[in-house]
Amino acid sequence: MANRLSRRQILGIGAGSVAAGAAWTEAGHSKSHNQPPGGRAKETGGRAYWQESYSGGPPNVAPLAPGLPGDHYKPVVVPNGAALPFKIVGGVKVFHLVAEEVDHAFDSGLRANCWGYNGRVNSTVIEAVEGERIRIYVTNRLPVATSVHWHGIYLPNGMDGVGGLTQPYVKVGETVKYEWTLRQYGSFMFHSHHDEMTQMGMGMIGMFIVHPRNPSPDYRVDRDFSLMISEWAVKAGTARPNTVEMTDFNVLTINGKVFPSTAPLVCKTGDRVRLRLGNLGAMDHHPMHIHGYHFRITATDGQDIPLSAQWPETTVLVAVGQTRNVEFVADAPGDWAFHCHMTHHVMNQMGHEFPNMVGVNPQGIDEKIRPLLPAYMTHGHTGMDMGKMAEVMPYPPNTISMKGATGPFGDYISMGGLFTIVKVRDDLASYEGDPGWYQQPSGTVALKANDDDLARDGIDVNDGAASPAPRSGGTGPPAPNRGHRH
Ligand SMILES: [Cu+2]
Repeated sequence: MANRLSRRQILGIGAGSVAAGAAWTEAGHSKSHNQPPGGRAKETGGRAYWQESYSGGPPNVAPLAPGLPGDHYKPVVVPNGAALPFKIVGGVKVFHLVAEEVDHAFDSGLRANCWGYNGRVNSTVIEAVEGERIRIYVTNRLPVATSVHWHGIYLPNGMDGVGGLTQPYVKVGETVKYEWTLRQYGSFMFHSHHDEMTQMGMGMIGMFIVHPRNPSPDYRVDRDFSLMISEWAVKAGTARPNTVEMTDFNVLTINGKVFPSTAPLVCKTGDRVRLRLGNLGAMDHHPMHIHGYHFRITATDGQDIPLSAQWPETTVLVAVGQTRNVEFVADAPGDWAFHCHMTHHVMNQMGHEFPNMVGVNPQGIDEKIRPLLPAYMTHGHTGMDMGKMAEVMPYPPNTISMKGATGPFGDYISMGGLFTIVKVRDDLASYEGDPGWYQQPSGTVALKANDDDLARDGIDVNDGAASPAPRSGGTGPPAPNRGHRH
């Protein structure tokens, strides 16, 4: 709760939005990042701490002047997407969100008729500043009613966007106005809250980033990425996501894209990097894993974690309905994988009715079946080398390869879906675009061992094949200690 005003502070701010910036600071807010202002019950712990309101306090706080990019915040980077434009009218920041059908490309090979906001699916971001007043018009160009919920954000009940509960539906063709003053900062989300299963499953979700009014040095990062995770069921050859699917999701996306169409996260060596991860998929939590680094989990659902309590991890679980901020210093140049660690989530469209053919020699089977089906080829017997298979077998229309793309060594990067690459470079003229593949310094790539190395180190590549591992209970040497302690 460090990042919002206490009731006492709100009373202290008083009226007069012009001078409110100074009042905000006087109220101790500028010191609040990662440490509550002095005198808070929270610091003493115990009963008073638990009795403090978690509602953000009274909603009628005097707004501050609108925050501007460059002056008040460094904009987030939205790979494959963009922040929603705004204008300032009478001291209020005004946005216009349009719910509409979108012809969306998950990848060059796979398009679907989705629903989204302002021509994008999962990748329109609302970006604002703590203390400012915002007005968001929502125009409904869908063939059905909708509403928008502002997930994790303190606001008056009637602005909460639950269709039928806190407001009437936004009917077809209507424009509805949401307006309130932001009393917190952090990584939040927005999504349809009418017929959620259908509308969120069709793509009506986005990140809602609120920057602190007076960021501490701790808050500032060089690269601040906004990444929305979701999952889809798109049967091969179809053009509509199946929103009633409960288990069999076959398109897993970051900001609406699958690898290799996920734009890389480009960083300069030494940059401090924040990844804001949100998950508004239907059913699955995603353990997001980074290579080459540890990161710290610095915020959960918009609430900062004090430095002393931040977990170091290489994998952060982002459950459905949650946001997680992680931060790291990109001090190791390279092309580093960042992906969901559920192996089915780094595969694209699959049929899940395959028998397990791994290790089977298909020669006899193929010869018998080919007279009936000339193009038949048993697959799966060497795993799922789908890159090569794509060259041999035709895919149904409007499908993508189960896996990624050819990498810098000519081999296939055998992952798709919830996968992207953190590209860290010493020399970077611009953050725009893809800097290409990393050129590893010579001698730093795992390559085929040469004979001199093998001879020097006494590695006999034929050794081992003839000496099976000892088995417990046999007459051979005792089984190795497996680490049990008694
Ligand atoms: Cu996952």
